Amino acid sequence: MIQALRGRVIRSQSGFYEVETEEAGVVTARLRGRLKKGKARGDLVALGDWVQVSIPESEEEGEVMIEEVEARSRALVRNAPRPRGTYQQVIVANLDQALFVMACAEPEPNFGLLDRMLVGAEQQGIPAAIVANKTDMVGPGEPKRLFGHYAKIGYRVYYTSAAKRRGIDTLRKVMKGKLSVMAGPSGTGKSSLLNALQPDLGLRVSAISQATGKGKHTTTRRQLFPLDFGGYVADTPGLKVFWHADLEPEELDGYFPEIAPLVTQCKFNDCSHAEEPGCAVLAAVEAGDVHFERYRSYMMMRLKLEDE
Ligand SMILES: Nc1nc2c(ncn2[C@@H]2O[C@H](COP(=O)(O)OP(=O)(O)O)[C@@H](O)[C@H]2O)c(=O)[nH]1
Ligand SMILES: [Mg+2]
Ligand SMILES: [Zn+2]
Repeated sequence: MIQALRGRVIRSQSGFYEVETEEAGVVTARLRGRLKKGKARGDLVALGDWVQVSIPESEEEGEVMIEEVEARSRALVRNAPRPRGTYQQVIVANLDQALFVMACAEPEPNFGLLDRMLVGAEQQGIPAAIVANKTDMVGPGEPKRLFGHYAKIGYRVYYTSAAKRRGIDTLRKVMKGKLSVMAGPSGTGKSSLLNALQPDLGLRVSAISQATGKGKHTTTRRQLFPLDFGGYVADTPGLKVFWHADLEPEELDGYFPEIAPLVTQCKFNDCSHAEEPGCAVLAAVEAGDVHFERYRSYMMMRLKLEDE
């Protein structure tokens, strides 16, 4: 007798996948050979994928196999150039959200980097939120002064202090029942926040990503960490996965929610929003409707893309 079950891939290593099923708990499976047929342009199965597994009753009946991989709602991918064309490495499939962690101080917020990550998330269709941590290190009005404008353009902003346990319950609600990744510069408090959510979680998440991040290991082990209040967090990806270079300069507008609706109002339809007369974007910056820091990020990214 062979049992067919649906489950989610929560760990992968060297061709073995751990699949969490409701009925049989976590099973270790391999990918059915026929799924590998044809030219692979990307990972066939990845962390976060929903799959169908077949579970034989006895060993003589064979191994536990992944028979089908369900279509992904979205995926965080890294485009790896290969001789036969770009290969899409899937970091996490069916990701519900990316939480970008910045500190209010020590280190100072890096808005250029934050905006690049937000663009990457927009480009990949991944809902993004901002976690402004270390609120205890600045004066009372300061966190909102630093990050408040992101809320105005539609991003969720959560103010936290891992040290003082502020905003942790809210973060728990935000992550409950969801598959999330946390990303941000080192020192901003990602591990501390995860530890505040659940003892030792930060330690475990970073331990794995450090082992796989170096590239000296031939086998990479990646995993989703279950949250005891429901949901998962994936190990911390490098910041670069949120920045996709395969972007045309003219496309960039579309990934800035507050700039996108303005560009049709520019006098010239090939307006670069740098200095042209009748530019609706520049007018909005002058009127304070588009935050200057965001405009600067936009121009920096645009110039870089035009260079490529
Ligand atoms: N004052 C203060 N320090 C914090 C806070 N969160 C983290 N830290 C400290 O900042 C440093 C970096 O934190 P860590 O969690 O390792 O950052 P990560 O590199 O993003 O994982 C550590 O010394 C933490 O104790 C916070 O909310 N307030
Ligand atoms: Mg860390
Ligand atoms: Zn313009």
